[in-house]
Amino acid sequence: MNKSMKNRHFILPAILLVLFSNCHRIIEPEKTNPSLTLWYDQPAAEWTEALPVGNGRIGAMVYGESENETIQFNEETLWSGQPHDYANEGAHNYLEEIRQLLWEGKQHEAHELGNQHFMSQPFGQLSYLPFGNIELNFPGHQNVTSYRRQLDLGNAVSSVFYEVDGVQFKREVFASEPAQALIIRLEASESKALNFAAGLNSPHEEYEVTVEDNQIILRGKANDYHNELGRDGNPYPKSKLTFEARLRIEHEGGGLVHYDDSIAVVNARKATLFLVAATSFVNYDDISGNPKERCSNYLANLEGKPYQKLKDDHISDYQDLFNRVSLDLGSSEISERPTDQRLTSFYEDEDPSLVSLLFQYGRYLLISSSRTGTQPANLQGIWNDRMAPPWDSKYTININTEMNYWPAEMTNLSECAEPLFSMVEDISFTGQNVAKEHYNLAGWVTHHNTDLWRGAAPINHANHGIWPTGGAWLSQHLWWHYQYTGDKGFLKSRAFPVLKEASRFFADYLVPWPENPEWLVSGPSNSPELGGLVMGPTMDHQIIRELFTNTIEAAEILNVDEEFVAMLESKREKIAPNQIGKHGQLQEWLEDVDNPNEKHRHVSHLWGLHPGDEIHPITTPELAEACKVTLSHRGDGGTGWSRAWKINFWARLLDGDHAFLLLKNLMVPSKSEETNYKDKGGLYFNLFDAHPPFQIDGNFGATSGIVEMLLQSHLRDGNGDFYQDLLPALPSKLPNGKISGLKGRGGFELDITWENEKLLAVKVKSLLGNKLILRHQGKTISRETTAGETLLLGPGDFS
Ligand code: FUC
Repeated sequence: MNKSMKNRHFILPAILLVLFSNCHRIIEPEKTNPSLTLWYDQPAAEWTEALPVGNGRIGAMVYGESENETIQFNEETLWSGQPHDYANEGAHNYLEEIRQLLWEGKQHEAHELGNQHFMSQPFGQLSYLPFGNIELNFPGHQNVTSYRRQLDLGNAVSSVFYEVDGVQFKREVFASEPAQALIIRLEASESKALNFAAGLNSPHEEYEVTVEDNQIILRGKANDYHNELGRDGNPYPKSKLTFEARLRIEHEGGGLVHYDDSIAVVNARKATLFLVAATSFVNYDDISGNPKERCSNYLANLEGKPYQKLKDDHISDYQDLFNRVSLDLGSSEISERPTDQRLTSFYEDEDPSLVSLLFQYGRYLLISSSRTGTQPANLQGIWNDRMAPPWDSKYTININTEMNYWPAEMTNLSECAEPLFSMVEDISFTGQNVAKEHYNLAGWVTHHNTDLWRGAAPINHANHGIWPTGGAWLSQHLWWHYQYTGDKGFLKSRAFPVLKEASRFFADYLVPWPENPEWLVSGPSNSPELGGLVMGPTMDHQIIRELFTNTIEAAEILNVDEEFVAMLESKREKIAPNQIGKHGQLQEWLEDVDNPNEKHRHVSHLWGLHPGDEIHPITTPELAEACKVTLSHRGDGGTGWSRAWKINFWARLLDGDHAFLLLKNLMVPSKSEETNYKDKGGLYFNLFDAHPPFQIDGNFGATSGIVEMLLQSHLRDGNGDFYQDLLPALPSKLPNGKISGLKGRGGFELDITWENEKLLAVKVKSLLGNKLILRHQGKTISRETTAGETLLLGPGDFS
């Protein structure tokens, strides 16, 4: 074959390819990693099947309907109500009487008095609200083939692919943090084939939609809270927040047709939609923001930036956080199946790659719902489509909010915990007035719920609302941040003031137990949310003991407040200790009255085992045994978050197989109509945790539980150096794997590899130059390190 012949052979197919691709460009789903992809071969039939995207502030749920697509969206500051101080003036006048009634065993009377005089004003808090919906109508797209919708956790882009009459269509949706916008890209494989109408609407009563140039504008005011009056008959504060969203439409080819409240794109090949949204919220005490101006600024920032650049910026921003940790547990052909099928068969096949998907989904959801400068993830993260969502989609602090943040530091997402720290700082102010009015004490206190307005007073009912250790528990997270990062500036200016003022409150709040005045006890309080109002629930004592310990250590590191430290030390000694009861269980209360048949979802008195650190099989074997007894009484079921907490408990008890059983019990399909939550936890097909109903905490608790199986770093030696316990609770069902980028307390980043259930290698990067102590199956390695040093070690290095 001579040269020109060869060229001819080459040129003809090339011309055909160009011609062909011009009229029929092939749009293929990109090849994605099954451990990082949720995908389905049909659209979402309901909200809990839609796929979530979020940039910390704006969240959206993508249904993936071909003909009538709905993208339901939220902005995290759209709540009912207005700035409000919930403290009940003079409530402290009834404190002693409530205590007295409880000492006398008159619990019912204590509840009555509490409900009458000791509760928040009004008797409840306000609600997180949905914002609106983007409606996209694609005429003629009823009967589609080759359908696939997916969420790629590798790049935080959700997409939909399908074919109609030989033309392929693709949608991409992502919520960009750098662009502060939700961005939707629509593409057809043929020119002029993209035709659709776009509109906005909102579930609020007061709103209007208008069209200006290529923008659809939604403006409105938040609905009032769905109940007019609190339980005490006092009205809820009226809603004052205003909001605006704008959808800007750009198209390639074709044109726009404008209607009063919608825009149609005709005969285009591609279009890009930008949704920006804002409210008038500035902070819990200020709602003077201008949503219109905010939206204009957001849009102005996007001006002139091509789609590919916005997408690249989004992916690099996201991957900066997400790519820090990878988990490979192996995969098989099962892993390639659609996610709903994988979830349905998981109880049988135990496909490890679904475990890694769920693990990374927790990290994805945290990055998507909690970024520097945003609100913390609430009970539903930032995703809510209901005007009266379950538990108001607010913050429940007697487990749920904290669970949301368990994975933050350990999975290398420290920055994502920042919104929680800011919220705690806010409440350390609003909680001062509650400390004063309800307890006549200095310092700050908060009870079992809070909202956008940083409510700190007890709500719902005295029998579980009066629980003063919410702030003390939240403070643990600021202390952890210091333990993981060694950031002394943070310790001094942010963590310590919070810890110290919380400790100040509890130092004066504790009272001697009349039956044994040597012991100081908490109360009136409850063991969430079981057994009603009591004096001296075990959980409170564990939390307060740890609060004092953390405050003391922080003061010592900062070299301040010697007298205060001495006072806390002497009080700490006297706090009622953990007790083992007649069934061998850890006692939930001062008295040995636990019911071994109780299956309640909360296992509050095991707080000292997890997330606390005062109970562990290595340090306190008898108490750890008692925790096992308690857990065996409570059983292996419960709500989604309850199962997730039990994964963490069993991992801390060093029983990987039992931890895996709980993980399995969480990874069962749940249906949205199942609202009898007593023993029904599971996952929806979009892998959202089912309380039921949807509650995001179980997703985060599952992620932290998987970490607790592979690495625990909360125990210390006599010098205060942390043990990095490797594979402390490795389940036999996860025999092979590699995790990299996990964080350990003391400033270490660890990659751990195992095979046939045996540790193969560990790579440790020392970030702060602290002493490294690795421990594995009772053997340790100790090394002095320098900051930045990387060590590579194998099982043979342990002695
Ligand atoms: C607590 C829990 C419930 C639910 C609610 C949001 O009240 O007991 O199970 O998680 O918070």
